[in-house]
Amino acid sequence: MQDTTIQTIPTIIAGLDRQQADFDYTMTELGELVTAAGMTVSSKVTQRADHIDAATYFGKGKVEEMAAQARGEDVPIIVVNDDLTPSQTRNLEKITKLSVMDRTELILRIFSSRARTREAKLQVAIAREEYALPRVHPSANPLDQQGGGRGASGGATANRGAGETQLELDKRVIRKRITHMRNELKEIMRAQDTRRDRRIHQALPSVALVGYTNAGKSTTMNGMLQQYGLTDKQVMVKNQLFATLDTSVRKLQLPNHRHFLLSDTVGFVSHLPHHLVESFKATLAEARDADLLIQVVDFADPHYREMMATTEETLNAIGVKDIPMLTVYNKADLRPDTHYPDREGMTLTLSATDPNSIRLLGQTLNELLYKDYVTTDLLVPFTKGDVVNYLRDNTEVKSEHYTDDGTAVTAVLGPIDRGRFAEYVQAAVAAAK
Ligand SMILES: Nc1nc2c(ncn2[C@@H]2O[C@H](COP(=O)(O)OP(=O)(O)OP(=O)(O)O)[C@@H](O)[C@H]2O)c(=O)[nH]1
Ligand SMILES: [Mg+2]
Repeated sequence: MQDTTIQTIPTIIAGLDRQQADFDYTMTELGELVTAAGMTVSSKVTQRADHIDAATYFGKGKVEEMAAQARGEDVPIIVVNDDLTPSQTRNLEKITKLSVMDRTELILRIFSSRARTREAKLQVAIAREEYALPRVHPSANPLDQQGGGRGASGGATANRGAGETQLELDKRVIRKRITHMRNELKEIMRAQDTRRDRRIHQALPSVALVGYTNAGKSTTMNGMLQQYGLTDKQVMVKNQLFATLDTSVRKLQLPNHRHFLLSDTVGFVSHLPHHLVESFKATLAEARDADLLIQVVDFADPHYREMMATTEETLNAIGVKDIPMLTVYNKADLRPDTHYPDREGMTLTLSATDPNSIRLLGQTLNELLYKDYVTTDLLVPFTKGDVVNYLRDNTEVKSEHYTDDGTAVTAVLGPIDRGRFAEYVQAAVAAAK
């Protein structure tokens, strides 16, 4: 199987309408996923049914109809709006004589073609191998098709079907590859964890951008970097699904010297394949450890409510809970008669490309992240120059002067720093008496 995107191959997208509330939305989304994979939608086929046919997913008549339609439109691939069992895929391919791709395989292909870093590539490759494992089939190898009593060419397994032996061998090879890749990924993650630990140690508040793919998370990150960034390291923005697959973390500085970390990460889509969610859990660790989440919503998309529900579900699946969330209704510029930027409690309506909007977001973060911050006096011994440096770099220092006992600093501190520097706070209290 090639990993590259298939260029402009026409497809038929097909779905079983079992009266799911989100059926139309997932069909629209499937069409967009097909485009994101570099293919085109030639036509759409749906079947109303109460149940799934165990052997062929769709009813037999519908399968014949689809095959005929595909022949008529010269379409080589049918993309199904659901996960198929390995045997359903095989049966459908046999009857239609076409390639059949399920939703998971489609998403895996898009992720494969987008992955850039070693980490993302490994995560996608693991998910693909996991997906492939139950689908390895003796008939996939033409040499095995004779099957039956013929021994393997070496003759060592004369009593078993050559097909079966080859199948076990293939599966063992895949499992080995998965283990190998998991180990490599663990190594990479360990290095990142160390980096993250160091950041947590610095006690900087962290904020994670989350949300449906293409909502404008990376654009928001770039807007914030432009106004508050310490570097101009922008992230990639593209009008396509899953432009971002890797997590980027940047240190930002709000007015008053207040630093925090902002992370941008992979976007979500409905029914994100289980294997992908599993393997991307590590990438999404930034969201799990965040002090605050910013859910970016494409307010200009008529399906934005479903997209928000999808985001909530995915966050639950990766184990994110009890983290306060700011909801950002983005792309307000594309909605007629929408007043922006605007804030109501934990909800903002804005446009990530508009500087005034970004300023409102910055002010909101300043308030939310620093509400427990208080002006605190500290007395730091001269031997602890690193503490004074830390306070200068990471907090708002109101005043600083030397005394006989050390440096007297008045700074605005959060609960973590107050705990960390408790002895210097007490020293200041004692000195004042
Ligand atoms: N008009 C308008 N377009 C926007 C706005 N914000 C983002 N976009 C566009 O929306 C598209 C997607 O933006 P991204 O920032 O890449 O979205 P994302 O959420 O990071 O998407 P993924 O990384 O694919 O999950 C790009 O074409 C942006 O230029 C906005 O406020 N107004
Ligand atoms: Mg992005």
